[in-house]
Amino acid sequence: MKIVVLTGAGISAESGVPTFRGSDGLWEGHRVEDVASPEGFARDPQLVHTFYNGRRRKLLEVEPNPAHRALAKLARVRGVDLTLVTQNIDDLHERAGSEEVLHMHGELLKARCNECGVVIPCREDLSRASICPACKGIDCMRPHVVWFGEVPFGLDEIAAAISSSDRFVAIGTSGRVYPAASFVSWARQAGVSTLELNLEESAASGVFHESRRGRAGEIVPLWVEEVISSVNQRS
Ligand code: BJW
Repeated sequence: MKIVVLTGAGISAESGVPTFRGSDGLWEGHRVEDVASPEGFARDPQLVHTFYNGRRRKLLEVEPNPAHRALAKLARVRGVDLTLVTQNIDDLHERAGSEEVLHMHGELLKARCNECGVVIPCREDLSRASICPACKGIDCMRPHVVWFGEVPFGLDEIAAAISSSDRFVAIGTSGRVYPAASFVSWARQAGVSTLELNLEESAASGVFHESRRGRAGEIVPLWVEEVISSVNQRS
């Protein structure tokens, strides 16, 4: 069975990583356009560095939860071909044991040089004084993440995986950010069965064949067990 899973901030919420869209419209006290756009970075690079430095430090203190672990288990099930796509920039899927994760919005534990394009591991704070280890430029390093107006990573691979899959499952995502919010429509156009797992109704709930409500840490392991028994019954 070919399954494409798309995860969003909701899957990491129970690990203590805040989701994005708070009721106040702010993101950890900031306007999204100030901290997650190339224009915001050009206007005030140090504000953006400080914002991501804080999130990077917090990420190093949290742990994966049962939802991350259940997806890692699913990838190892014989008869399941899983493509795991995440919008999250944390590394909790990897730490739970998932070996292949497509980070369409980049990775917080990587940095990129705006001058030469090199991508490097990054567990330390970045600042305007950071030096590119490849081209030795100064004031050119940025978080390796996809901001508004930038093109997400791996879209061709994702589109191919969705169109050839049997099932598309979105977990803990608000369905408000494109192109990820369109994946369910791409799946439906390809005749793929679609399922949403979310704490609350999302902007895209109406497009899915089925929506289940609950905390990811509870409903994802249940769904994974369901898939395992259905695969076992077939074999
Ligand atoms: C739980 C739970 C629990 C909570 N259990 N569930 C007008 C119309 C259409 C599109 C556009 C438009 N104007 C501009 C655009 C495009 C723009 C866009 O979508 N804007 C919208 C705001 C309208 N998109 C872009 O610019 C993208 N690029 C692009 O379009 O390029 C053009 C192009 C595309 C394709 C081909 C060629 C060209 C880039 C988008 C980049 C998004 N970047 C961010 C920041 C990444 C770095 C970082 O993290 O700092 O990505 S923004 C932020 O939102 C982050 C997330 O990955 C993303 C999605 O958020 P997510 O995961 O859905 O989180 P939340 O908080 O919104 O929702 C949490 C959900 O969890 C909720 O539903 C809860 O109920 C649930 N939940 N606890 C289960 N315990």
